[in-house]
Amino acid sequence: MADKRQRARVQGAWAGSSNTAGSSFQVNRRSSENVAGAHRPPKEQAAPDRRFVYQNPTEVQRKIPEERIIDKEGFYEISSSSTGVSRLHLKPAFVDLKEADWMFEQLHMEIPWQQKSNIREDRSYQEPRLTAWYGDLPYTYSRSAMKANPHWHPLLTMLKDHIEEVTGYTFNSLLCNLYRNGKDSIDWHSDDEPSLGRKPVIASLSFGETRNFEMRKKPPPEEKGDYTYAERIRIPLNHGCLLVMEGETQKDWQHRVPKEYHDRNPRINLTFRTIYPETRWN
Ligand SMILES: O=C(O)CCC(=O)C(=O)O
Repeated sequence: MADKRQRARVQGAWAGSSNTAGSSFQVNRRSSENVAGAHRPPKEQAAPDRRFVYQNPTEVQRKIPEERIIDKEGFYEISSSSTGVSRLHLKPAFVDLKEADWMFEQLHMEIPWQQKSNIREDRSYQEPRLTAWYGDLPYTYSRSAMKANPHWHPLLTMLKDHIEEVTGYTFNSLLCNLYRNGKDSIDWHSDDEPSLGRKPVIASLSFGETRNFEMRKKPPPEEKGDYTYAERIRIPLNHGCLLVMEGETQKDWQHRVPKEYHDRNPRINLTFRTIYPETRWN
């Protein structure tokens, strides 16, 4: 009981004014010297009167931009930089759906599809889709070349002529892609090889299964290659639709067709381009 009273007196002293606190400090110090025989700082002191004031963070909170979905016919200026505008032209049902059905079947059966071996970080890997190349010049991407092949399939020539008529652009080459199922894909890249010239125009015609064509804007140098806050676009490319990428799109944006984790039927994609002899730009 006496012990309890003693403790209450000490606690009361700590809770009191600064004078009382001072005297408690004296008591405390003496006792600690007695026990340890050395000078030690006091264990506790009267807490200064602290107020916590909310301050707005000085760093601006950055938001990850919402993905933009483009699925309607039209021209879209997706960005503008000091060198010019990046522009898309989407034409769903560019090929009538019934026509697109037999075209898909014919292309699936008659194009000499092959699996390409690419090189990344000095390692060879099989591209997860099948491809075929048409054009008078070879085409190199991912450090592996596709041989020149001037023997165009008549259906491909007909489609090229029709696209040239509608878009006003001309093309001399074609990369055909076959995505056999949802596991086939193409990773982030730009079609910016020197052989494609300074502002490549790519006309991309799709048949078969709808797959997402995703785009992300290249970050400014201060982001050091981090795409966290990059603007993003998704374009579901469906049977018979045409997408034209123009202007600075290949300089300022990347694109990909990601894997899908559900069953997907085959999809064929034809990307018409213009290839120049390499020396013209080097
Ligand atoms: O399949 C597609 O829609 C895009 C193909 C592509 O990006 C490419 O072959 O460079």
